This record gives sequence, structure tokens and C-alpha cells, in this order.
Amino acid sequence: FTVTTFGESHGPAIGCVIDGCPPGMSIDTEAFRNDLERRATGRSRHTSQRREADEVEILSGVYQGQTTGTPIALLIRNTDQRSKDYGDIADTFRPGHADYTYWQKYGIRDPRGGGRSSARETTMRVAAAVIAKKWLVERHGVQVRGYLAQLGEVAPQGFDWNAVEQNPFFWPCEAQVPELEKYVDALRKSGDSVGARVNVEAEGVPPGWGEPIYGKLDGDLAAALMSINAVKGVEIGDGFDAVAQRGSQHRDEMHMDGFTSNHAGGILGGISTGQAVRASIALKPTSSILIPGHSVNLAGEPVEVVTKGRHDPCVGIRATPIAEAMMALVLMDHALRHRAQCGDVGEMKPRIA
Ligand code: EPS
Repeated sequence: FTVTTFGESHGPAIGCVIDGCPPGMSIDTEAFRNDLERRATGRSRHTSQRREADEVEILSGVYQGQTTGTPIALLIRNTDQRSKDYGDIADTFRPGHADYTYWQKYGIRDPRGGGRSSARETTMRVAAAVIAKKWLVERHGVQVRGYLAQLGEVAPQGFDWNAVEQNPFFWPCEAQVPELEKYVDALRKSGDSVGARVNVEAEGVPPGWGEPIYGKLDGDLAAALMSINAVKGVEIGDGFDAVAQRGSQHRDEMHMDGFTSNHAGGILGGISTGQAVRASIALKPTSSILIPGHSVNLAGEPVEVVTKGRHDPCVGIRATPIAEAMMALVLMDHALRHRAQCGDVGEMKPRIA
């Protein structure tokens, strides 16, 4: 099960091709609406004010509402391009932005917004993962969900999954939402940006998904999560906290009715344990900011850069559905690979609850 995307932020459209989806799964354009809206810009005053319709067209691989097993192509037309906003910096490298590395690699870049490096591209990952999430729930009862686990210096003071979908931050503690609103309003006013942490987990994953050496489940998850724009760190389970732990503390003891803890994040030796699969990502502060910064231009001259236009003061605010999407895509791929190699062998083994 693989997904590739195409398109630029201010080009005519973005899209994806999904290969390897099993046949006979029901899907229609309505199914995409909720997750695309969760990820979209302009959903609150705290994100980029670009307003895209994000209407999915299914071009192939679905016939009479059912997947056919052939490549599924999805297309979303860009309807709110405003690439003229970038006229001032078309010849300039934003410090901290992929502008510079694209130029170094290709010697040419699309200066319309972030072009191919814009988080606009993540729309198609979320769209593709609608299919993966649906398949995981229907076939295996696996639910993938995430939340914003830190916004700049602010950490959650309580935790309730029900709160997460009730506010535009995906924040698990409703009582702190006014504080977050004030924080982001002040941040936007200052012209600066901030980083964030997003946690994502999958419940109901059976033991046995993943591979021991090449194609480890945690290796593939880390690569998939790291491929999201602005991600600078990935942790599985306790992640970097494991550095200061003892073996007696970190190991997840087993009883016939289950594990007593989940420091491993549901993966041992690259293979799922049957516990919740847990990951966490660190997103850097958006590089397109209003605070002037030193850089160089294409002519090799020193310049001062200020990025105007429609930007997110914290990309992490919209990253929860994207992290969920990447985890769902990896899990569906591994579920199919496991079935291809092992059939139902894993399901017949005695397992702890
Ligand atoms: C983004 C910057 C802006 C955002 C964009 C993400 O786009 P651009 O610089 O390409 O004009 O509006 O978000 C979206 C359009 C979207 O749908 O997510 C960035 O720098 O990542």
C-alpha cells in the first residue's frame, strides 16, 4: 500500500495516487470531508487565512462506490491561490525555509508560496489516509487518533479525549483553550512563530505487524512522521526519556491479562506488541515570519527578509490530522504485508490480552 502526491501550493491542483488498496471497499467523496476540514487552513483565526474548498475528485480506482484494486487517483483543485503575495521574496531565501535547499539541489524553484515544499501538500496525505483509516477500523477495529501535546511553552494541564475535537487546537484540556487563544493572538501580533509537539496513537493494533530488520514498524513510522513538513523530531513510546531510565523501569512487564505499562510505544524489535502504538513529533516554528531576518538572494547579495502573506504562526496547530494520516498509512501497509507473508498465523498464537 503506497501513496505518492503531486502538485504545488499555488499550481492549478494537488493530487495523489494510492497503489495497493484492496478491492471491494466502499468509498465516496463525502468520506473525505471531515478529515480535510480538520486539517484545513482558515478554520480558526489561529491558522493561515487561505481558504481552500478542498473538494476531492476521485479520478480512478473506484467504480460504483467501491474500490476496484487498481490505482486510486484523487485530485483537489487549488481555488484560493494568491502567489503574488510572494513577489517580494521570489529571488530571496527565507532563513529556515526549504527555499534554499530546493535551489541548491535543482537550481530552479517554484517561488509561488512554498511551491512543492508548502504544507499544502499534506492535504493529499490526509485524503489518502481517509481510505487507510476506514480500512483499519472496518477490517481490524484499529482507531488512529492524535492531539496537540505542547504549544510553545504551554503543556496540557489535564487530559480528555473528548475535548480534542471541541477546539481548533486539538488540545486535550478544554479549560486551557482561552489561554491558548491569547497565546497565539499575542504570537501573531508579535510577527513571530513557535514550535509544537503532537502525539498520535493507534489502538487495537494486533501483535505481529512490522518486520524484524528491514521495514521495522517503528522505522517506517519514524520515516513517515519525519516526512511531514517542519518535523524535526520523532519519538516512539518513551522516546528520548528512555535515556535516563533503568531497564527495570522501562521494560513493560507481562501478565496473562496484559502488559502493566507501555514504555515501548507498542513496538518491540520492529514488530507490534498488541498494545497501543504511540508516537510523538516535534514541529519547528514556521520559518515564514514577519520579524526581519538576514539572508542572501539569488544574486548572492545580503538581504533582509520579511515574509508577508498568509501563514500559520504555529504549523503544529494543524498537524494532528497529518500525524494521524501518516500513522494510518504505515499501519495499513504493514497490515497488508503481514497478511501477505503470515496469513492468519499470528492470529492463532496464544496472546496476552
Ligand atoms: C504554508 C504556507 C501557506 C499556507 C499553507 C501552508 O501556503 P503558501 O506559502 O504555499 O502560500 O496557506 O497551507 C495551505 C494552503 C494548506 O492547505 O495547508 C506553509 O508554509 O507550509
